Amino acid sequence: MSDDHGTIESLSALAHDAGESYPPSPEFRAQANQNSSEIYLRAAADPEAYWAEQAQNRLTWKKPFTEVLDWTNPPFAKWFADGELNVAENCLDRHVANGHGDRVAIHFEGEPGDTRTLTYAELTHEVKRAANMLASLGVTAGDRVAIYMPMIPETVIAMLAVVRLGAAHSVVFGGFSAESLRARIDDVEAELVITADGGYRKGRVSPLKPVVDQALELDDADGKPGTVKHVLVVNRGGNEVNMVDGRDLWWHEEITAYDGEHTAQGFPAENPLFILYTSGTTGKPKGILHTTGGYLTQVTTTFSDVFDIKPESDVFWCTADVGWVTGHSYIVYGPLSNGATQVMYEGTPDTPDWGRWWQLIEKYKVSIFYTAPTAIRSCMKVGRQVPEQYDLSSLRLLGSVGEPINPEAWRWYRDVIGAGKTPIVDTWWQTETGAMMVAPLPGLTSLKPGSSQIAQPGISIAVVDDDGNPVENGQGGLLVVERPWPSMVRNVWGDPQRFIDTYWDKFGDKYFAGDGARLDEDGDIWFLGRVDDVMNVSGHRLSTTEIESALVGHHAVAEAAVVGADDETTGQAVVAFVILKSQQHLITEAEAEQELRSHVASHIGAIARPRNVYVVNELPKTRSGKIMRRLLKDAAEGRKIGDTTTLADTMVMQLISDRVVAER
Ligand code: 6R9
Repeated sequence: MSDDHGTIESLSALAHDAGESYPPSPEFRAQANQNSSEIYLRAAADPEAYWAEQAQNRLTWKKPFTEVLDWTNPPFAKWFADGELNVAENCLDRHVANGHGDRVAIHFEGEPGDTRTLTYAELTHEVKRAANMLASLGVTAGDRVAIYMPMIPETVIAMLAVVRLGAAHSVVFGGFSAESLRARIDDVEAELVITADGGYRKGRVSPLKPVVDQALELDDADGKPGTVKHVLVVNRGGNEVNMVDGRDLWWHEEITAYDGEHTAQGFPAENPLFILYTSGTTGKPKGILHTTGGYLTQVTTTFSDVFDIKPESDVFWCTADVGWVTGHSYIVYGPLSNGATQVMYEGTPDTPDWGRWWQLIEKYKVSIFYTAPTAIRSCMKVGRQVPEQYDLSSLRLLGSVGEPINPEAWRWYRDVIGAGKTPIVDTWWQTETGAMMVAPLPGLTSLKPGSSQIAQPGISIAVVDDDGNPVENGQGGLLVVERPWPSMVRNVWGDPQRFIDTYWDKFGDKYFAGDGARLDEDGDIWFLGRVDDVMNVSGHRLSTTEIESALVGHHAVAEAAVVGADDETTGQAVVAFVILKSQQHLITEAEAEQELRSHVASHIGAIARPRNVYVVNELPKTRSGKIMRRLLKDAAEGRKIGDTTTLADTMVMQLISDRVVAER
């Protein structure tokens, strides 16, 4: 980093009210799973001992481990390597054995309103049957199985049946195209694909099996023959599908041949658990490899401590799709390993109307709710009168993940959804980190809107300059993880060199996360967005996130995305794209644009004043809800728009670039 720390510092200080902080209430603190800050000190004094203790106390091992961390061949870490466990047994059988078989594991709600309840005993039974079915289809330890499914219980059953056999799954989000699916199937060399005919989305059936067919019909890449021998199809959407003789099988027909007797075998802790491809970046997606023992340890620990889960009384709901890492860690493995009860919802928040989520919270008495800032901002845009029609009094804790949450959205979330009193845990982590890394502990941390604040116990985080030297409080830099952690990415599937180049080349033995962050005067961590989203305007480093936050802080703005566009005089210039709240039709777009330029200038400083503000109707987002600033940058710089295939709605960019051209 150059000499521009002062700019980040002063901008950040202005972008939020440094004094605003929400300590845990005495009642919350008294009942919290973690309510003594001594845990941080103990974990910092000996992180390996801390994680070994979590692994021992929270998991059931078939063969106890004697080794904790093996870092003799960095960056390839091994955790608990001589131990053996079965992940499915940890998520299922042991809860039944402990007398919790009758506890609800999943309250499933389909988009059309159909429901299904699965207790731990029932889920265990279904997973055992499915494991027997998969075994007879030839799945054995070390194999990879591709899963391309809607959000239904069979998706969880399929994942757990695969890992019960010691095989690894590669879940591909149901919104991905045939080409993306095929590339992922080929990369993991899957012999079995588990899918459904279709699933419900926005009031209609969205086909899946036909996409699998298309994927398998595509030409073999590089003359390598396709690997798929069977496609197992769950009956969900009722849409017409073509079954290929000898290859395709209906799940509901096959499963009848199998009973629920299946003994879980132990597998080494470094056995692959899953491969998940990272989304939204340029180039070939990376297959992020996770293994079992360390991953399950950190996911189980963070789920319990950050969400303060009481498995006997809480009802948890994470709105992510199982196709993303958030779904893997905090729908499947974290909740089930802890024996928690959760809601699983198939559809979108606006079907049949924007009340759906709040109606489900009321219906199932959800107590802990985990969603993304982009969803919160969409709900803000629709207005508080919608959630206000529902009884949300069961909620006692809220979580956020996926991108920095701007203070405006944080306050709205707490006030409107959390009745002005629930703690909000803003959890920073990545597909690569496997589990939460930076997040408040709700019984201990005085919360600051917009900040993820503090590393989890046993996790060493630093903010460093370009040379890897830690920055002082009050300064910005790059986020690194200083020591190996249990749920860390083990490799990029089939490409160890890429693993090294992407994450370890920059700082040697420190993991480079690709995120910018700033430490405030208390040493709390504020994420500033991806480092590739950091702009340099007249030699000053500006964060897209901070300017977006300022824009969203304006009463007329619902959503904003900011990019740095090439500029002849200043190097880069700030270009903003904003969606106005629905009631704003009274002012003209030109008025709004003028007003917002001044608003940013007065809130952050003249240096941050956007060169252009474009009022648009939609922003380009990936299917996981991340704004694709790369495409906005193309539009802002008058270039041909780049690859839009990972966009949820590919028309959006056409409208935006027309809008920009019209003003040139
Ligand atoms: C879990 C997940 C990872 C990237 C990460 C960062 C951003 C996620 C965040 C956050 C600020 C948070 N990110 N959570 N930024 N505050 N609480 O989202 O994984 O899809 O791999 O994305 O998302 O930029 O580097 P993934």
